[in-house]
Amino acid sequence: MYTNEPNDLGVVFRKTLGHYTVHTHGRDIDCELSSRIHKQLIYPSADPSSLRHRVMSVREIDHVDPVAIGDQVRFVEAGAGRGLIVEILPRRTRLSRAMPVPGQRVFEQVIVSNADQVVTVFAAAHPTPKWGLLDRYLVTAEAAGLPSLIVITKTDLAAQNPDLEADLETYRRIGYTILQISSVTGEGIPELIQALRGKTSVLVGKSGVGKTSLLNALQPELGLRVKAVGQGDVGKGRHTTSHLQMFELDFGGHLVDTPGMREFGLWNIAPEDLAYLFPELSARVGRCKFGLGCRHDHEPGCAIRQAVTAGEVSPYRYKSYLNLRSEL
Ligand SMILES: Nc1nc2c(ncn2[C@@H]2O[C@H](COP(=O)(O)OP(=O)(O)OP(=O)(O)O)[C@@H](O)[C@H]2O)c(=O)[nH]1
Ligand SMILES: [Mg+2]
Ligand SMILES: [Zn+2]
Repeated sequence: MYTNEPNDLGVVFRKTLGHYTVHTHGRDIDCELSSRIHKQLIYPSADPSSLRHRVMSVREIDHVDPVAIGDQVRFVEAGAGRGLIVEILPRRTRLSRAMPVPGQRVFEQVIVSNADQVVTVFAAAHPTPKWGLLDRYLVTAEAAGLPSLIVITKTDLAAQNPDLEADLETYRRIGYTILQISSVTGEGIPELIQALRGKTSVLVGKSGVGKTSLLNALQPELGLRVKAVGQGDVGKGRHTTSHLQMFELDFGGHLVDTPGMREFGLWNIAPEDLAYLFPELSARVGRCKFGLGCRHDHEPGCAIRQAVTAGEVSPYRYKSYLNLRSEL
């Protein structure tokens, strides 16, 4: 019945159960999903080999949504700001995590599609950074083929974390870009604007690190809700941001705010590929005594362990590698 209508293109900015906010030409359209897409449950992807046509059981369907934030969709307008999504265009990139469902299996959750870069957010203090989580984000971004930017927030509290500079130096040496920002004093905001301009970026980081505060600092008129000072322990209480949402930046580009994610399981990474996703390890893969068969654990003549001993690779990053590998 809609086929005679010209279809419009838009981008999914936000979603709540069964409803998708599709942004098009500066307007938001409240869309539902055509039953055809629901039935087919095809995951469009830039990689044609990963197209899945398999019919899932009803129980499984509860845990997957064929539409992700960032998807380019074709929709038909039904008037009064409402519409129906009829097609999801192939994804250029996708940032995914593993979502285990007890008693079932592990599902892929596409956090954001078509992003250009991942912005990993950690606070200088409150909460104290846990770098193992950063390594998890960096590996996920590398696996998705996306560059990462490390943003340290709350630099006005940096005096409370005497280890910060030495810790960051590890990542600087690997080649990651680090920006230090305070949403309170405005330090680092011009550099952040420079790094975000014209790109679609995704903020990832645990609850309370100040992701939404960054958005407010960049674009005060958004007036987004952030955790009130003194509202329980930062990072322990309820998440302040409850939904993934994409925002258009006045200076050009898009930024996706995410709720702090407690679990961030690696999705679809083969154990033997993990070392390639650590830039400082990848060049050493294949130089071990056991060649490509080396797991870089207790094997004799391991080039990667030798590099750790020689001080060329950070022992923390190596430990992260072993931790993540044990999960795969
Ligand atoms: N001192 C200081 N406090 C900050 C800064 N940025 C954010 N905060 C405070 O940190 C708390 C958490 O900030 P949010 O922006 O809500 O954190 P979030 O990462 O969006 O958290 P979730 O939405 O729960 O994932 C709030 O009380 C902010 O006022 C900063 O640069 N300096
Ligand atoms: Mg938030
Ligand atoms: Zn090895």
